[in-house]
Amino acid sequence: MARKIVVAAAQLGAVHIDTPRKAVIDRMLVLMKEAVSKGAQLVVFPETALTTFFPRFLIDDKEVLDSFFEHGADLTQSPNLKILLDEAHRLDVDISVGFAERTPEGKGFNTCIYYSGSQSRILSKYRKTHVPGTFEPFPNPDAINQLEKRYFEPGNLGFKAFRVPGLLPDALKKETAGGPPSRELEGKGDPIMGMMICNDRRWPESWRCYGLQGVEVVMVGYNTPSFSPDLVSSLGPKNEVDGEKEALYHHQLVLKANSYMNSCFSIAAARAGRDDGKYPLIGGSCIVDSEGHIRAESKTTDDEVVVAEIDLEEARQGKEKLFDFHRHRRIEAYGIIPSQTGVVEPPFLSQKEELPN
Ligand code: CDV
Repeated sequence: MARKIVVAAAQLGAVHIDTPRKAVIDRMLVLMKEAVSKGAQLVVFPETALTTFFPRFLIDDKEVLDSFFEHGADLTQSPNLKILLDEAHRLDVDISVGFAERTPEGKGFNTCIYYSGSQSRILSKYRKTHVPGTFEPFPNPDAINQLEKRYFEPGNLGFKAFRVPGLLPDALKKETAGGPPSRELEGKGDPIMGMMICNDRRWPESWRCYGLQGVEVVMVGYNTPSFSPDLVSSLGPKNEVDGEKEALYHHQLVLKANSYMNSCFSIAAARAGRDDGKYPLIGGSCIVDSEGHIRAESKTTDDEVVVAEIDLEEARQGKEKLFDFHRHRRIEAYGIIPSQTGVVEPPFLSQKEELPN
């Protein structure tokens, strides 16, 4: 039986460091309305959507730095978020939105939430796990910094998949299923979703954690530089035009490969364009299917809505055949993954081993 939903990635074009918060939120409201007018039931916004990607700047003044964060234990009451959440409720649409979070204890996280418009509540919160970049700025004054390690702690919520009510009318519920989820009933309940933020998408561990919970849709907001040799690789392109192509290539590579290997759809929303005149960011917002094909993608680096209807039933093919985890995973061979962080190379060979006998 088809399990179709209409989803959207809301790409934001350039946002400068002095762009007023209200101006960005107004743009997001326009994108949300456009997505809904095209039938979207879910709209995914980028990482730190409400501000410029401020970790590129060294900001020492605590008050200035704090102005880039949303505060409070109840994020639905954050004045900036509240405007978006209220509108999502009014339009009866779900949204996922990224922002910098300052907890009541003063900790900083790179966070996103999933808000159900119909239920008028936050269903899930995720904090970026793989925090890239550096604590100190690069010595090279022309380098593009990414001071995320200065401003954010690694997320402490893990990769927790969640079910989303209200999107599929015929979803099996606890009361109608007659028992807990079982193999026979996999893929019959409300959609299973997961969120990750930007750099997380490059780590297969992020995806597998969701894959093992039967995820059907992964949402990713991102700010990815077009050209940033100090941060990414000085082996690659030597200019911005080639850099953008390479960055888009890697972006698509990880979305396609991981969507395929975990038999799930993914929705990726960029902040794109040239922030503050000197920070080019890739576009490439897209919706990828569970066979690793792009279903819809942005054509610009401006504000743009990308919409696609996806049938979650299609993801059953991978989940039940080539990537049927129940039958084919070999956990006895994977022990190194949860027990070791960095690389440990095998011992050096001795010269004797290379001599012919
Ligand atoms: N915002 C990010 O996490 N950006 C990273 C950069 C460091 C490459 C990314 O993975 O796109």
